[in-house]
Amino acid sequence: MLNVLMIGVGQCGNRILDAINKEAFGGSTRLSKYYSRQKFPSRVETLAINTAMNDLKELRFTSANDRFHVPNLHGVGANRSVGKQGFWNNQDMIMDEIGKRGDFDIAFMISSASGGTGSSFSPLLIHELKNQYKNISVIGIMVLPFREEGSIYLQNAAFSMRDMMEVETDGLILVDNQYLKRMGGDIATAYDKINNMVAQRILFLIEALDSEMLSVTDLGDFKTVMRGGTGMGTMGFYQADKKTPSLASAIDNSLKPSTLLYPSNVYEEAARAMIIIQGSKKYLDVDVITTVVEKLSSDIGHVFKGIVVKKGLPKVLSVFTLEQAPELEQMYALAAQAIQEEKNRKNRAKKQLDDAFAYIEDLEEIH
Ligand SMILES: Nc1nc2c(ncn2[C@@H]2O[C@H](COP(=O)(O)OP(=O)(O)OP(=O)(O)O)[C@@H](O)[C@H]2O)c(=O)[nH]1
Ligand SMILES: [Mg+2]
Repeated sequence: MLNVLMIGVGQCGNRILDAINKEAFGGSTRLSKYYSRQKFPSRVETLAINTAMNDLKELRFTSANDRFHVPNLHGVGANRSVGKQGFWNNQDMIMDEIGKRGDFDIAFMISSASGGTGSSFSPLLIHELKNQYKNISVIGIMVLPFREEGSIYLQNAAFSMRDMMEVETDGLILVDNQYLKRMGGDIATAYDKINNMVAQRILFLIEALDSEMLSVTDLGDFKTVMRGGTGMGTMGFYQADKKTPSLASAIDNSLKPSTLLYPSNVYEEAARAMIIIQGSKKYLDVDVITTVVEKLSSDIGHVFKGIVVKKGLPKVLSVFTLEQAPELEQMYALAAQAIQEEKNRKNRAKKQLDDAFAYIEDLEEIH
């Protein structure tokens, strides 16, 4: 049995965690949590952490015990320095809250890369988890901003991603709001859809890593995949429908850009991959799987395959790390530009004040 910890930090991380709790307990109301058991073989503990009480109150499927408010703060207003200080000031309390939940094999740290709380807490929390739990693997799940959300979000994303790589995570899974906004609808609907997609994939992954498989992939294989290339990657997912229950096309589809959480051409950019296939026995033709996976292996470094027999049409999850990430480089170029513009704005504002104050430089107040 795997012991899994999922931490969602900041508003985005909290909401994705809430979507995970909803999916894990299969409920459509908050009460479902109390009436149904987790559908998963692993022991999954969840914890939502935030500096803003209001963000925590908004959660619907995460129990009160699994919500932790960092005292004396009301959000950090996208300021990562304030966020880091907030973490350090409350570090012992936060680590105690995690410590109560026992020992873990793997932790997922979920947050946006661009806000203040999640993006500053995540790298520091990962560092602490690695210190305190000797054998734990920690995977970051980072949500990249819409590129037009503003200069502060862009610069936060650039610096927080670098922090995440520097604290030696066991890998980063990227979710790109900008790329996924084609899911459509208003912003709240888009967030919900994106959050549900992430929840479904993460739970599928955990379930598969802890299942009796026809062909085995386990935590060790997953870690090897996540160590490939840049150590950053993403996931694809495809569920066959009754009209086309073909396994080969389901696998192909799980690798198509349209089903990924971050833009990539898997065949050219991936470093390592893992394909997990689930479905009724009648759909799971091992020869078909082997052919498709061999083709994929010839294009990218190494591909692990897992097959889980479970009633239903084929579902396929692809997890891969990237050797090349042109979209990421572009985001950094945008961030650099945004930081420069922010600097210019600051300088202009300062000059404006200096010019104004110059008028009274040699004068005194007269009462
Ligand atoms: N996919 C998705 N993105 C979200 C969601 N909520 C916020 N975001 C994105 O997250 C970024 C803002 O980060 P938040 O998580 O709100 O910030 P925070 O960590 O709470 O930090 P502060 O509010 O500054 O204390 C923006 O890029 C939003 O587009 C959500 O529910 N789903
Ligand atoms: Mg917030």
